[in-house]
Amino acid sequence: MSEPIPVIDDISILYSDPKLASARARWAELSAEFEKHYGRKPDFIARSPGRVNLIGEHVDYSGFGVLPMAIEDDCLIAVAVNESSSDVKFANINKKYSSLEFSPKSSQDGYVDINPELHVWSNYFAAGYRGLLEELNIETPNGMLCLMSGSVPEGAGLSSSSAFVCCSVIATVKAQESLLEKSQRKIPSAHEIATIAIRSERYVGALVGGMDQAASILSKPNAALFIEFHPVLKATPVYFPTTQPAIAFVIANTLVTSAKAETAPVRYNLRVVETRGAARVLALALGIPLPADGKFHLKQVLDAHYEKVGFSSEGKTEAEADIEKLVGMTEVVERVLGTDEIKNGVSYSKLCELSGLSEAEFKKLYIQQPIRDEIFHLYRRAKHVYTEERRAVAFRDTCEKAMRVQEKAAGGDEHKAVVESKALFKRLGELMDESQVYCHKYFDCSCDELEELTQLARRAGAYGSRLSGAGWGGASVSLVSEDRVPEFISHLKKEFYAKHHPDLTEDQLERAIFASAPSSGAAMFVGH
Ligand code: A2G
Repeated sequence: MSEPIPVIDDISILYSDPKLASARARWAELSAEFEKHYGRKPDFIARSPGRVNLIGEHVDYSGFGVLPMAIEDDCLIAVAVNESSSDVKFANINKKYSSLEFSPKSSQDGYVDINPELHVWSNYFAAGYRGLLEELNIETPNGMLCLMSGSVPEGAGLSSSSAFVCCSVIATVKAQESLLEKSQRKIPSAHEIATIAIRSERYVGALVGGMDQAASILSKPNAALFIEFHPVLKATPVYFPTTQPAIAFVIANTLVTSAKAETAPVRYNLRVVETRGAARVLALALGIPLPADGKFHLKQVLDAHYEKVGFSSEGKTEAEADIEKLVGMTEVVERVLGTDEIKNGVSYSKLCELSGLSEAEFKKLYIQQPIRDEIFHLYRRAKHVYTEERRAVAFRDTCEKAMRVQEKAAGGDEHKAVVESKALFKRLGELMDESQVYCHKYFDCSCDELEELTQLARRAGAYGSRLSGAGWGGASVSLVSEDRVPEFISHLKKEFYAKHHPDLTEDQLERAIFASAPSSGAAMFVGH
């Protein structure tokens, strides 16, 4: 929990062999451009990757565990520190993005002004910068000259924005290190930085869960992460068998851009309000006392309910106990929210009435960010969340079983191990497929292109396929037998991309569909 961000002097540990040469070229270009731009060498380069979520969608802001892995595409920020002035200059190697210059002293809050209504690129840097300085209470920060290079595709559901915010927080911490040391304050750990990054992204105007930031910062090489948020942030590596038959994850971008900042009021922020509303109505029905600030999510309802009724986990594994509780909660959802009055959605005034609050009180407690809708779906959202968490827990448990099969196979009956492994991979695929159905039918976060891509993936032999990230566009992720990856990718290129995007260049296609190894998380490069 107290590990720092790893400091590296060789980037080869961050990328797989096929990606390493182009990554080296990109890092070298960033250093060279930095020197051209600022007339000096950077002191360090911060790195934070994007992520793909394997399962556990739209459950993090309800307090539940998710299972993403970091990808190799990442955000890099090269920085030179100036201890004699607090001024900041921030630019992107890609000239399409405007640059940012500010002096903390002349901003309204002493850090940096952010207008969340203006969806400008540099807001993400400003959010990370401000979040860190505010958290550490740094009044006269060291100045920073920064240049960024990003390779996570935007709007693809691979979390380019969080990679950017996380990288900005990490770059800012490192730049302030001399100040922290002078005042004998401790340098925040990777865990603390992840928590700060989660808070920081909220300055950009959308409500956020914590999955993307935690995955970007805390991932370990060759592992996915099971990330829990309640009661505290906890990240546990989840491994996949590496001996034959091995599996791979293929990411395929629909190329439908899912711009979270602009669509949040009718999509993401609305889902946060719906799930919070569902938690409140369930708590009232179950006689669970609510805290005065109303901050109570579906995981807390589950915990409080089972504490109240008494739950014995004796003789059960942790996964079995969790699954039993989640199944139980799905039954409660049917009983309390599956009624004629609520099942097909309720108006705002009905939502407030069910919550035992006036419209003004509800707004004050639950609507901190703009939302727009007339119908609130408590039943369908809560049903998705509890079943999705059951799938995430089962997925993790199945991966652990597959690892045990691999361990036992060494020197044992190999044929038996292959059969058992394939059955477990099939189970992982089924869980992913079921997740897609629920995202589509109960959480309404899929779209036609995601439906088409995931169906094509299954037809092309994937064990399972689902959307990844917030949805409403962006990428799908498919679980594929490793030896079938090339054939799988060509099938999707022919059946999806050639039909819908015939003009893509080979290079664009390579970036739209690719297999990704689980990459390592954030790092700080200090070599030259
Ligand atoms: O949708 C987005 O990626 C969210 N990230 C993430 O927290 C999670 O809720 C996901 C759906 O599972 C941000 O808001 C940065």
